[in-house]
Amino acid sequence: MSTAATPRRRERPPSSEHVADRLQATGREVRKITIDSVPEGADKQAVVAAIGRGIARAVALARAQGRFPLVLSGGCLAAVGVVAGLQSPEAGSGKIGDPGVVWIDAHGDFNTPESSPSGYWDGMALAAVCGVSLPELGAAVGLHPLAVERAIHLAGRAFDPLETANIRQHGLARVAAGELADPEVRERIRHRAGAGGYYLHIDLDGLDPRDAPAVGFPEPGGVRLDDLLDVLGGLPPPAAMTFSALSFEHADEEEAERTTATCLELAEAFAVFLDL
Ligand SMILES: [Mn+2]
Repeated sequence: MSTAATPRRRERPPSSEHVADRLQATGREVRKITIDSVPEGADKQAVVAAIGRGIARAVALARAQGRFPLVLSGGCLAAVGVVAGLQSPEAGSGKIGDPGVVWIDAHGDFNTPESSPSGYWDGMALAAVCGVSLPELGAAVGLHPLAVERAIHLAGRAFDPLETANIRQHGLARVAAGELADPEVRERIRHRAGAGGYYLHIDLDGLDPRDAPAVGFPEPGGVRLDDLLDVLGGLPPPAAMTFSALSFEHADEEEAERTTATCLELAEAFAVFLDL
């Protein structure tokens, strides 16, 4: 059973909804919740906070009902809402106050407004989850910032210079794609995932573009799907999972299909546990 929450982006084709539909077509019971954007004209923080609260509510509701929250998002900032949802009293017995975070991403997502060359908020998403960036947004969404020690970042290979300084300063644990086969590294990841419940954030650009080409900013040299499935196979099922950075806008049909197939395989890896 799973619940798919899809933040809606008007300017993009509904690639996230396509993934949810395909998941449904596998015969699983899928309940789709679409998070609608607020009207234009509101300021950026108000819009992003409203979407974040919508995601948090949907995640909390799914947890309260014993369902699996799978969030399909165009951008990584959805993570703020997902973690807030896990922490929400509305999650009932599914509440996790202090989740671990396993974050797979080509980019660090550890920028602040001061360190980011682009000012792109999604590139601050993990830092925001840890209260290092955009604290007002986190507060508006109901997030209790996590200690950086709760998180581990996998498959990063495109960091901004000042972002790297942030990562060092705050001691964010990082594992490069090429290190993932190392048994000691696997043990470190298992430790972060912990026994108390964790959030699995998969930015599809963390994977190698050969397995997930339909992303906004493809970066060569990522983790291959089979290797990632192998790593995830050693972990307990997460409390919530996000697929982000899906972008079918510039992808041809074959690339879109390959990326969708990757999402389905990753979802199925844990859906197997959920059916037990
Ligand atoms: Mn990202």
